[in-house]
Amino acid sequence: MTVTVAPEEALGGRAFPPGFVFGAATAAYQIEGSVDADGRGPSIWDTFSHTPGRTVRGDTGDVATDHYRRYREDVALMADLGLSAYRFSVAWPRVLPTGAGRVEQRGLDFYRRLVDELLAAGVEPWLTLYHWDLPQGLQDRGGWADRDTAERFADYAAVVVEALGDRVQHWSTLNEPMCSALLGHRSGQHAPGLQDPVAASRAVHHLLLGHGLAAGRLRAAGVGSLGITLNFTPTHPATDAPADREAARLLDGQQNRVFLDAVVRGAYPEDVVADLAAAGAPLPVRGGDLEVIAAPLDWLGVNYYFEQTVRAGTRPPEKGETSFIGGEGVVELDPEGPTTTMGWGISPGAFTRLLQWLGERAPDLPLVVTENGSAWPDEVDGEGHVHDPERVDFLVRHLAAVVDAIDAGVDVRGYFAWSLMDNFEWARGYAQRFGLVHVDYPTQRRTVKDSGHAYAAILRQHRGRG
Ligand code: IFM
Repeated sequence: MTVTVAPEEALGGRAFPPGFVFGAATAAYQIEGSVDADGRGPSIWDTFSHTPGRTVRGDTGDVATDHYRRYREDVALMADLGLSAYRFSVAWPRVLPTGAGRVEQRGLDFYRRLVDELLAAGVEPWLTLYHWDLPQGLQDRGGWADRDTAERFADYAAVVVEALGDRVQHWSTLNEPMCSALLGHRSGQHAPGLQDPVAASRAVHHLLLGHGLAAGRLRAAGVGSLGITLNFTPTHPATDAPADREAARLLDGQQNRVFLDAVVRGAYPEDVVADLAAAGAPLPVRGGDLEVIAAPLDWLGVNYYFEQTVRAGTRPPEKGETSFIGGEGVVELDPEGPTTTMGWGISPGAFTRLLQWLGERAPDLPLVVTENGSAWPDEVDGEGHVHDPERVDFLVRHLAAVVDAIDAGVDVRGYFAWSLMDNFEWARGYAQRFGLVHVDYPTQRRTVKDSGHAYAAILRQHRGRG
């Protein structure tokens, strides 16, 4: 059962540190729509979502929340909520329609207008270069399984920073490379929809190499606030039996440690290297790559949603294809207790522990929570309100979890709620609503949910203290 807590009660007298950044996040393909506007080229998500059977109800990002045309209204909403920052992504195929070569000025102009609108509204832009929408032209040449895509990503980064580097201070290279690599190439739940362990392993390394190469270009352009956003899923064995512990180790390696260790330590975890090699899908590392990947960062973006428990065994058909290389004998258990409409459990305590673990594993690297949120079956009532007590509860308890980590000495500098508004939840389509702001898709009317009001109240309280 969900216990609804008043925000001021849950956080009580406990405060976030001065200067703590409070924002909300989105991603280009999930909100922009206007997929043919101003010379944008197709991305792998256009192709994937238009392929029958790939997304729930055949939903696509063709219109999404029409943010490309309504961005001014959306920035005004952010200002009304009192957000100090907004995390968004640039669509690579708007800037380079085929992924490389010709630059589309009109695409860059859109982001310039968006950033100017944000700055005028007092909302700090946090830009992510890649949130999964690889230009289809590059996929046709092998996509992330091909080493050349890493170089093309660095070139794209250089184009964007040249255009926006005078206005945007905070830059992130990749969002959740784990999902791009493993959901995209191993389970096939995401674009490009492959089920190929070798391609998945190559994508892991080439995404990270692309990150490192792009980081070099961003630094050369003078970027002083640079990070990468990784998603973490704390993973536990169902029992102490060696086979279950081994199952948890394997998933934890590919889900959490392989990306983190490469970026912060310049080394892949030995057990993961061995797992991938044993599965016939070795990481295609060349001399010097790990030094590039471990380029110094100013912060680590942390996306957290849920924790998971696993056991060894035969995967029941309803679990679908594994997302992990060599993960055929690992079964993710259904969560105990209440779940969101995504079927995800709710564990704020695991969030605090994750932040503490990251603080130990990546000491000296400030953390920024770049995504955290929950999906619920929201509806606008007869009086035009959206009551979402479960999301208010989730938000407040997860903010309290961040305060707990800070109190325990972890250097957390910001929190971005996922998401500013309801949007295209990838293969799950529009049925999943993560927003602080409700979107009525037929009319595109935006309605701030109770959770949006609660977040605004917390932000006001924080500013009042600041
Ligand atoms: O919607 C996604 C987002 O694009 C990446 N992180 C997880 C969110 C919820 O599934």
